[in-house]
Amino acid sequence: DNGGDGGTITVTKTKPRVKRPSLYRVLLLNDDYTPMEFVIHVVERFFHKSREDATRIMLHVHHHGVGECGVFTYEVAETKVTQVMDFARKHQHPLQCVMEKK
Ligand code: TYC
Repeated sequence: DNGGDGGTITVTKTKPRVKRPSLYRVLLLNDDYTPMEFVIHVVERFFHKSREDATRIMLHVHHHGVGECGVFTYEVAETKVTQVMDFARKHQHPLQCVMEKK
């Protein structure tokens, strides 16, 4: 840049700084009442999993108490949690969905 006064030209180099966003796991929690078929549907619908993968995830949660449906940036993870919780409440199931920082 030439300051405009006919003086010295200054060239400033800024290194491109890239920062990776923090990632969050979205988890489903087991309970005794939500039907298995409903959980499979939730995993298919909100996490875009195949019927086979959704069934595996549901059974993992059923047997281990908690299981991962996906890993997302903060805002996307928050949206998934809200969508699942709203959908479960609408259908009067106690299904719980939470997010945790990786
Ligand atoms: N434990 C439930 C049942 O036996 C099924 C279930 C699986 C519920 C996963 C919630 O996140 C869950 N009907």
